[in-house]
This record gives sequence, C-alpha cells and structure tokens, in this order.
Amino acid sequence: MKRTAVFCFLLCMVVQFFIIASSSYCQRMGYTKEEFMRRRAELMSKVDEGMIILFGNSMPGSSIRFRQDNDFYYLSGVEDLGAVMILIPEAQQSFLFLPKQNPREIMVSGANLLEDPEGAEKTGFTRLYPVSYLDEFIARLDTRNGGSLYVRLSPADLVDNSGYEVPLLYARRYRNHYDDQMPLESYRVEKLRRYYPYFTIKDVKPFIDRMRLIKSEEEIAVLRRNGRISALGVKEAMRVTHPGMYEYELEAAASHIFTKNGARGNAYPAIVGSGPNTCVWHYEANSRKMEAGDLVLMDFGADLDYLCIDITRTWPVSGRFTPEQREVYEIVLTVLKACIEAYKPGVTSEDVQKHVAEVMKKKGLDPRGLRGGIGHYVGMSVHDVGSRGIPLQPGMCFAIEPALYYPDKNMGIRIEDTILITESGCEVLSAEVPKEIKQIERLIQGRSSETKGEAPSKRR
Ligand SMILES: [Mn+2]
Repeated sequence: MKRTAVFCFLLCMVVQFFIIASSSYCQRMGYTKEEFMRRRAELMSKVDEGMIILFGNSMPGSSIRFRQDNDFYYLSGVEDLGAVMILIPEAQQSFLFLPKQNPREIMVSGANLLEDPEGAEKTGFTRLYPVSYLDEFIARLDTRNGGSLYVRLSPADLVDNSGYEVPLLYARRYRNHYDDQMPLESYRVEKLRRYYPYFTIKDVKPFIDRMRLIKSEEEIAVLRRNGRISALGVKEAMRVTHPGMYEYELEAAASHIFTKNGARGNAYPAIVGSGPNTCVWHYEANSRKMEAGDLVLMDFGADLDYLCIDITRTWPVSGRFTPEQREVYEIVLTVLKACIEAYKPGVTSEDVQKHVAEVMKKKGLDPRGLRGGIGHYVGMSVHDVGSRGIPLQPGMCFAIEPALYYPDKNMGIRIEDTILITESGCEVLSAEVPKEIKQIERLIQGRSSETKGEAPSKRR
C-alpha cells in the first residue's frame, strides 16, 4: 500500500515536470521572444504616458482549439487562459498577470506560466504576478503615471470577423431583447471606470492597429509559409473533385493539408458552394452533392501562427468550363490580375480602381455587376485592422476578391488571392494554387482518370 503511494507520488512529480516543461508560451510558433518584446517596447514608446491594460481571452474553446485575443497575443505570445497585461511606458516595463491554478486545473489542462520559475525569462516580461494582485498593482501605480489608463475601447477583432463586423453581430443579437447582454469587452471597461473614476480612460487600439498593419520580417515569413500551405490545400481540393462528391469532401481534402503542415486551424469556416450555392457569398453548410456541369466555389484558408490567408477559386466539377462559364471566368481573372499589377507602394485603392477600369475598357469588358472588393486587409484577422484609402506601404497584406454572380444561371465566380506589398510591387502569397483555365482543367482532368474512392454517404 505504502509502496503504491510512493510510486503515485513519484509519477505525479514526473507528470508535473513534463507539464511545466510544456508551458504554453510560443509553442510551435514562428516567432521569437524578442519579437514580442520589440512590439511591447514600440507600443510603449508610441503611447508614452500612463498605463496600458489589456485582457486576454478567459474561456477555453469548446470544440475548437483555444485562440488568444489577437491584440493580446500580438503583444505577448502568451496563450494562457485569463491573462492580463499591464505596460508602463514611462518605465518601459511590462507585467503579466495569470490566475493561480489549483492542482486539478494543472492536472487537466497543464500548468500556466505562473507555475514556471522561468516564466519571466521565457516571455521577456519584467515580472509575472497572480491575477489576484492586479487591482492592488493598479492602485499602487495610479498616482505616479499621469492618470491615463489606456484600454481597448474600439471593438476587438476575431480570427474570422473584423473590428467593424463584430459590432454588427452584436447589433443583430440585440434585436431580441432577451439576448441583449453587454459584451465582456464593454463590461471590463465599465468596471474599470467604476473602480477607478480618477483615471482618464483612453483607447489603446488605434496604436496597436497601426503596428499590426505593417507586417514584420517574422510575420512575413509566417505569411509566406501559410500562403503555400493554404494554396496546397485548395489545390488538393481542386485535384480530387469529381461529380458525385459532396461539397464537404473538398473541405476535408483541404483541411487535411492545412493540419498536416502545422496550421493551428482555419482562418474562417470553409465556404464550398456548388451550383446554386456558388452565389451565396458566405455559404458554409457544404452539404450538397456536386453534379457534372456545376461550378464549385471554394473560399478557404489556414490560420498559421495567428496569421490568416484568404483564398478563393472557382472550378468546374467535371473538369471543363462551359463556354459561358469560361467567358465570365476570364472577366473576373482579368480584374484580379489588373489589381495585382496595380498594387505597389504609394498607390491608394482609388488608383487601383482606376487601373482596373482602364484595363476593362481596353479589353471591351463590361464592369457592371462586378462584386467583391479590390482589397481588404489580411493579418491576425482574415478581415484585418487598417483604415482604407491610405497609400500602400511595404509590409501591408491584402486579399483581392473580384466576383460575378448570376443566381438565375446558378453561376457565381470569385477568384481571390492574398498578396503582400513589397518594395517594388506585390508578392502573391497564394500563387501556388492555379487560377488559369488551362492549369485548372489539366489538374482536375489528370485526376478524373484515376480510380475513385468509395461512394460517400450524405452528411446529417
Ligand atoms: Mn476575402
């Protein structure tokens, strides 16, 4: 009996060691500690007064992997639950607050950085504290730091919804007054105002957004890698397409490639619409059986190390475009190529639009009915932060997604690439997935001669 107890104790110690050794900082991520330290230092030098407080996500994901709040991750690289960060610009010091976990929490989910004696060293924070000390910490500092408290007043962005979309989702929820509960974000600000009425509350978000707009060397390396992974995924879906398959099978084919190559998940739910579904911009049921003669539109990209890629391709299920599909496809492709040509440092979206109009006029193409943007920012959120109309700069990242929809013909065609502004022009990050008609037809027809798999069953 005693021997069993000793054994159990030793086993626990071994388990503990491995848990601590696998603390969730920078796990398999493409960033160095110095990158996060540099970002914090830059933010502090821009804000230059008072105190900055940021909250991390505090609940684990249910069916999806936990994903930290974008701004919080951007400045910390920390993926622990319930984290809070305080930055003191005047002293150039940064503090991380984490919940003190009980042994059961540690046993079930692993230890957070607070349990790690090298937590501060690993993250570059000045010090780590238990979150129960947060208010006393604020109270001790309030008079010495100018009385400004920088919090996030602008809406947070999520991986698949931008800061301008999230308030719309709330507004729609408020239509039913039983659902009109205040967002956690607003509740936190409200509480800070009530607890510390002597602080001047200011918005830190514009400072962070300006930084996130221009991608760093480390971010560019991640984006390039994700561009390749996401392109390979969509290409694989294209390759395996044949009549009789269900839309969700194409999602599976692409997801397999994403996961296999280390992506933490999708940048957004896969859109795989065939036939009439090609005309639903954000169709995501992916449950229809594809038939010969249909087009299928796939809009899908991976989330790698907290950076997204946004790709759309449209292709014929049977491997050959009809003359009518071909004609529409060529128009959309021309617009996409004209945008890519025009994207370079110094130009504005208005200039890009003008260039597209000129190209279409020269080719005698009808611009009426053209949908989809000539560009939205891409980054930690697939519809990323950044104001419109400003001149392009190296390090900015966009998705270009022209489209034409004809619901009466069950024909929607959208082609989308994610691009990075370079010193001289732009780099197409998603270039590895074909978009020329010939390449697409060759890829699908090459596959159609192979043996088909088992007949799939309908998804419930
Ligand atoms: Mn897009």
